[in-house]
Amino acid sequence: MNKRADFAATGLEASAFWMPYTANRQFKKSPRLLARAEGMYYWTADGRQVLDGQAGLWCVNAGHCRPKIVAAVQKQVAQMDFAPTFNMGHPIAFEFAERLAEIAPAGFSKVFFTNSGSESADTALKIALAYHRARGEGQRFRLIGRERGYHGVNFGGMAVGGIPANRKVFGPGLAGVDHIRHTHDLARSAFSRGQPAHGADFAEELERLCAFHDPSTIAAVIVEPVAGSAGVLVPPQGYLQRLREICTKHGILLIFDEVITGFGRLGHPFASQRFGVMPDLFTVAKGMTNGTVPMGAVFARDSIYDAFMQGPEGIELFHGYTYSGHPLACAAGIGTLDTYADEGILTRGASLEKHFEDSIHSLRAAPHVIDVRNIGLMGAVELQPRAGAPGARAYEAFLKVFEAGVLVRWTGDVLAFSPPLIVEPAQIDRIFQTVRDALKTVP
Ligand code: PXG
Ligand code: PLP
Repeated sequence: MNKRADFAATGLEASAFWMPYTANRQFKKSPRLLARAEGMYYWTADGRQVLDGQAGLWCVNAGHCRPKIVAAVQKQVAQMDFAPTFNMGHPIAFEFAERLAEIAPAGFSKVFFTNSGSESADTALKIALAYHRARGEGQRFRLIGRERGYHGVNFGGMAVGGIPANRKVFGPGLAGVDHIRHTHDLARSAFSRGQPAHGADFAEELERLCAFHDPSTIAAVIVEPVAGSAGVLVPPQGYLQRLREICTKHGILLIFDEVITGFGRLGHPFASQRFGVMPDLFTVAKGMTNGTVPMGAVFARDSIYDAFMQGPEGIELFHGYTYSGHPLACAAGIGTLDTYADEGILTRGASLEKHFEDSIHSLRAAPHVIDVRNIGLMGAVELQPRAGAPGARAYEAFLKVFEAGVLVRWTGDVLAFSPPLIVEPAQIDRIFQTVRDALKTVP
């Protein structure tokens, strides 16, 4: 019997799969295997139904295995599996870019295709540097990120990101990078509903860095409108507006990383629309194809694209991926946008937000809970860390919640929630009721 057929009998401890962002030894001793998905649910390899409280990994916004997306991918794979986009083109890539520009905020009519959020982050940073250079401001080389920011795993995104574990293991990554502080402020803002009232002042840190470095050396500032990976940190009221003002004043590009917030998570197609603050570039991935085929993109303001088109004829942006505009991903993306449009998914979160908010805040009185935060259909519950064992309590809660048939995201001492945007109110309540029950049994 080959190894593959045999793994049910032998377990996964000798498996060849080096799993990402996972405690491999721990997982392979007691694996949790998902084998099938439909709508709001997964089914485990042993046939248990699991309610998906995290949209796969913040990406399956329309729910699983939606017919239009499945059909579009099946058709495309049989018609043309792959075609290059370097010096060649295929209609479906142009069509998908057009469709994306239609739902983007006004003025963002250009789309650069990547294959992930990580590639989108690095692409946006490179566009920012090249843009300034194209305009004769090549001295702008600095990139500013934010503590607790997550912009993926590649060197650029990691460097502007503010995840201590990444910086500890892989070093600073890029020269010329600095960070403003994060906006997490339990003392002033614990249990805020939606945007915290306090904390716009955190944006003044950017003025401090401008004064310190000389603003004419700064190319771009990159932030997630709502920090996702770091445990759903909602921007304080007025904070993003203030970042925008400071960037505009100093000629610095503002990049929003909308890999999680894009495609309806906040009840609007994009977070910029929800907050009424427009960046200069923004990145997406995940919900762009409903998670079906990997893909990401950078949206650019017309003025940025135009700046590249002023120079001599030739390759204007020396950048691209083999799989930029991959036909299968474009097909999945078009099927996704059709599904989003048919069902109003890009704005559905707005009508469910109040229910979601009330439901998650009912955990305020549950054991160990030190904060509850929410916006749109994303939320988090932060637990008091167990003395000497950071993260253990939330991990145990995550396991119990999974055993009870609900999948939620565990990260540090935080449980995070981002159900598919087709979720029904009763399913929202079930997610938080299951968490409440689990917390009662976790020491
Ligand atoms: N930017 C942001 C804001 C993200 O949330 C990336 C970039 C990187 O995307 P890719 O597609 O390269 O993974 C992300 C990804 C979590 C979690 O547990 C979050 C992400 C990925 C995996 C887990 O919160 N975000
Ligand atoms: N490494 C080598 C040797 C390559 O030839 C290429 C692309 O041609 C890459 C890396 C980059 O791969 P991708 O375009 O899939 O990011």
